[in-house]
Amino acid sequence: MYYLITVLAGGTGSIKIIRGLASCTSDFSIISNIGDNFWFNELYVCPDIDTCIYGLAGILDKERGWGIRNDTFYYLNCMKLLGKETWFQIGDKDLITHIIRTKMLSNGLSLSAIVKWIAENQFNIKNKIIPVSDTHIETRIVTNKGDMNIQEFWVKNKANPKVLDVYYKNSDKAKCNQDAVKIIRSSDIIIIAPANPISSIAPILSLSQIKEELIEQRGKVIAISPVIGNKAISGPARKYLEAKGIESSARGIAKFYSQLISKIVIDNLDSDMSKEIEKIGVSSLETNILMNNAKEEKRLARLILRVMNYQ
Ligand code: FO1
Repeated sequence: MYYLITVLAGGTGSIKIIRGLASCTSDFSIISNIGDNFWFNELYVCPDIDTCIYGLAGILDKERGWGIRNDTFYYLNCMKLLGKETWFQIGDKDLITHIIRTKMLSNGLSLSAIVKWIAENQFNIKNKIIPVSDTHIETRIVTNKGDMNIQEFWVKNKANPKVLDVYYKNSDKAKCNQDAVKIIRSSDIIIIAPANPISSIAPILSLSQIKEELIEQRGKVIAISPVIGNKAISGPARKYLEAKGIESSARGIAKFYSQLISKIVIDNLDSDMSKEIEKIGVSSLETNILMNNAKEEKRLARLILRVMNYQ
């Protein structure tokens, strides 16, 4: 039987389950967050999209969770000599992706056409990677030190300022990618990766057509909690969740997604929350959700496919 599988993904937190899936089946698509895209030294950088591409190509720097393994930094050092900003570390191999993308954008191509070209031609990736929109949407963090884009908050300011709010600039005007809508509609299994709900998944959901389509397909949607206890597995999820008034726990995540998921995978350590999660109409599955190596990535991916009746 042929199953269509789609993953809603951010970057660092998502790539582990994507790699796990890739070890089970080559046949799945990714709808990618674009809220962390930004302009840096005249280059258009798309960190979450690139993390998916490099992860699937097997060249991602796994330690950092972004960029290309064993990259060099001659370009960055030159930028420093020129007095340009260097707080965002672009490696030399990674730079090629940004140059190609920026050049193609200036030639008038859409982001989705560019991502397709880069994935297929530069990295020989067969999976569809669909940016949720071709319009620039920016995740903005409102802090006690001002309103800044997510990279300025996370990388430049090392996530130190107090987070007051998070919003998705331009998402009310942006048109969502119709391929993303179609693929959600025709998928048999839709997986929300264990990504930061506010900075990786909510920018995707900020496009109302995508959210409405997921609500329609709720029975086919499963999320993986990105939180164990009250701590995010990676990144500053807790700061963003608190600013949005969402409890930083598997229960809080289940509530946040409850309109659009029918199932959630939570950690064994959070098993005491499963009854409450069931009460909000979401069935919970408990297991070890940390994916520390390829074996654990594959195990979790297989478990999800089994729960979703994939054959
Ligand atoms: N994260 C950092 O913490 N420091 C960096 O200098 C940095 C550079 C970088 C370059 C390319 C890329 O694709 C990602 C990069 N990231 C860096 C990761 C990125 O800031 C975030 O982890 C994602 O945007 C979160 O989704």
